[in-house]
Amino acid sequence: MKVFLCLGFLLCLYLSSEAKVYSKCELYRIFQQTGLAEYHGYSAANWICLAFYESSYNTAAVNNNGPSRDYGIFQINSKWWCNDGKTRGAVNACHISCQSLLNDNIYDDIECAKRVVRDPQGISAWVAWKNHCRGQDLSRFTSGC
Ligand SMILES: [Ca+2]
Repeated sequence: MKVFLCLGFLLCLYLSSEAKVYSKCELYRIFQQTGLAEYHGYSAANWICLAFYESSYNTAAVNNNGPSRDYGIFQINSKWWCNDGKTRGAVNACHISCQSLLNDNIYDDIECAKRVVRDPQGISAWVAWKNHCRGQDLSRFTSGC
């Protein structure tokens, strides 16, 4: 049925890329498994809060920043971290395609987030974390998990 809804090849590719909206407790479990919880001193609640305010836990989230774009659940940027093939002067420090940050497999996203937080700015590289999570009571992001 899905094939009849596709307007063109690219849209079909997009629909078959299996994006996913995670729940906070799914993220909590995966962040524990992968060691992102407590990575660089930041609790699981900090990472879940960051993902909530960056993408609403939606792996398909893309936002245009003008010269570059932010991709996926952590809104990783194409200027520094991933390659989208259309960002001038891109560095691609995570050695990853930006498209691979939009599917339902977030293990590669997590590896890239670990790379981002190892930079001098740390977790403050994420503006949403600075604006909404830093210094806040984050218990609601892990409660019930
Ligand atoms: Ca991915």
